[in-house]
Amino acid sequence: MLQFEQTFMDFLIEHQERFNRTYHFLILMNSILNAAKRIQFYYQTGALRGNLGLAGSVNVQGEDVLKLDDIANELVKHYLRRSGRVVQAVSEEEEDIIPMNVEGGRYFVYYDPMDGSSNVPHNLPIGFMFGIAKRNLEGPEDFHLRAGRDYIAAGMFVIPTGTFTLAFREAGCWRFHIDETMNYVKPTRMVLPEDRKAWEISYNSANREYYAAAVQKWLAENERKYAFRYMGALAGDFHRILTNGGMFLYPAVVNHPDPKKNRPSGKLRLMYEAAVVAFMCREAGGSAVDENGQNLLDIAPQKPHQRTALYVGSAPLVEEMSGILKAK
Ligand code: FDP
Repeated sequence: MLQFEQTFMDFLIEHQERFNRTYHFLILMNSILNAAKRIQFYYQTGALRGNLGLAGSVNVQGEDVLKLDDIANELVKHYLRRSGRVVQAVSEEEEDIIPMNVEGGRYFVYYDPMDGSSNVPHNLPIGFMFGIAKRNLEGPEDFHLRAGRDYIAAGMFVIPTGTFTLAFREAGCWRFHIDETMNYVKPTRMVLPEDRKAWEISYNSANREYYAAAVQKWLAENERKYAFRYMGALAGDFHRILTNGGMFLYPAVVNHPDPKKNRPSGKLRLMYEAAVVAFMCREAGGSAVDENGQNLLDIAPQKPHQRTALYVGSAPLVEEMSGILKAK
């Protein structure tokens, strides 16, 4: 028997009709999908094309930019601009805010076209992550950078695995899988499991001695209750947490013997990494906090590439951690 799975676009059209929404978001998502499919293609064939090397330039965060990072960034920019729906964008790869259709655009898009770059030379999972906010349609737009709470949608493609997860504000978190025709199909609603048996803890254990004492203590007392998994790419690690439950954490580094290596503000970027997974997690029934135990979705960004610590996952674990962080 042939099986005809619902495609992402069919799903989205129905979703927009059910909620009586405009077609603008469809056009925006179509452009994001176009970019993602091409990133997927280049990633899968990158080794053959010699694209896995370093590009020789340095990005805003001072890391080496891989050739594929450049390609992915150009692809996303091209399709976002072509959609005509984007006011301005923030990309992990570019220092400045990228103006697009400033007068006529409707959305702000904050994205990281290739997150988890240490996996690139190995062809292991990376993420294309994005958050979307809407311009002020009621009055003058002041172009301020939006907090996660104001996103209308956020999602991530895990590449080359071929999964796509998208969360809508107050309308759930959904996962799709790429098929042989490069369509994302088979919508599955993601709800974090309550059963702790499957829960996992995910963090870079090489840093554990450098975390705040209260965080180290919690890990020592609790982590053996759960399986430990760490892939080194947020999209991949969070993908697992969203399915199995548990907690992903990238705490602030405050006790490094070489103080220059401390990261009191955390490592992950707020707008296109932490807030994206926090938004998806909320829509799946979970939560996320920063190093002060505050709801991550409430942080108002002061600058596009702001960093934050991140604790995200099943609500009972994140809430327990939040209490510990508030008390430290
Ligand atoms: P990367 O530096 O390899 O690009 O913020 C980027 C990120 O990867 C995340 O995807 C990942 O979760 C984290 O950093 C990995 O950092 P560590 O190498 O310190 O574990």
